[in-house]
Amino acid sequence: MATSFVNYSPPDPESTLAQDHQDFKSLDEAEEGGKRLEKALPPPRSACQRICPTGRLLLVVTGLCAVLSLLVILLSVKGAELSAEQQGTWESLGGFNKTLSTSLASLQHKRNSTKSRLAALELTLSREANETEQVKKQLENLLGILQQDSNSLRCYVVELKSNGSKSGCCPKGWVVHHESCYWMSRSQRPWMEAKQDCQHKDSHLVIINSPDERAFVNQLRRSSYMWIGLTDSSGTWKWVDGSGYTIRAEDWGEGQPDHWYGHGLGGGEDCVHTSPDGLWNDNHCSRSFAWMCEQELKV
Ligand code: MBG
Ligand code: CA
Repeated sequence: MATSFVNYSPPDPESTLAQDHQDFKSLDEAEEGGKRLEKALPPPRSACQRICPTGRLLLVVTGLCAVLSLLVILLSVKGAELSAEQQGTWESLGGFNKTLSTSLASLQHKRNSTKSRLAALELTLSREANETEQVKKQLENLLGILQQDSNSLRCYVVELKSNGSKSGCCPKGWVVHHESCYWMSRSQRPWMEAKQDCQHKDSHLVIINSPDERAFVNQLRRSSYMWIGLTDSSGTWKWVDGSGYTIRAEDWGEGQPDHWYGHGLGGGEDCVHTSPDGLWNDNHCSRSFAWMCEQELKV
């Protein structure tokens, strides 16, 4: 290192200046040469001009126009095809709509005619049901008459066999109904005496077992108030033959039986009689009313 510092010698100022002058001169010359060169070259072209020269651009534009025209033609053709197709679809839809309307109208017509036929059938059916009901009633009546005739015939045979001691199957003055004979008193007595009178006649106070028998008894009785063979003197309701009776509201007048004590005769009401409307009432057994006896047929 000491050696390099020793070898260093400062530059000569005169030769340095000459060198600088020489450098500036050569720079000026270069600048002038550049300006001359600019004047000699054509003006620089734009980037577009450089990419598409005029001739080629024209060609490209023409090509594009052709392609576009082709496209427009193609689209028009396609559009026309689509429009024709759409027209066809509309027409077929119109046809379908027409068919549908016709079918609906025919269905409606069929529905209406079925409805009226059904109504006519219903009418016929109800008319026939009425007729059947009437025929049934007539047959029932005929059956009743036939039964009575058969009873009469049977009783006639009995009368013949007994050498005329009986009027048919029933004693003289008695009325036959189904399997029983009935007798109606002309006088009034207390319930117990009425009961005994029937026993003396080989019968009992009337026992009503069915609505039919009740209707018959009501039609036969001469008096509105008439003892029947029902009592609860034992504590429960019983017929005179000992058979039980369960209360049915439709047999009784309103509020009956009530075992009324208000009569002042002692005790309540244990014996039953009919009222003008045919319904029953319990009353004090000591009261006097008409009565009806019943005798079963013995044939
Ligand atoms: C009478 C009955 C009697 C008793 C009474 C009660 C008006 O009819 O004959 O039996 O039931 O009514 O008020
Ligand atoms: Ca009563």
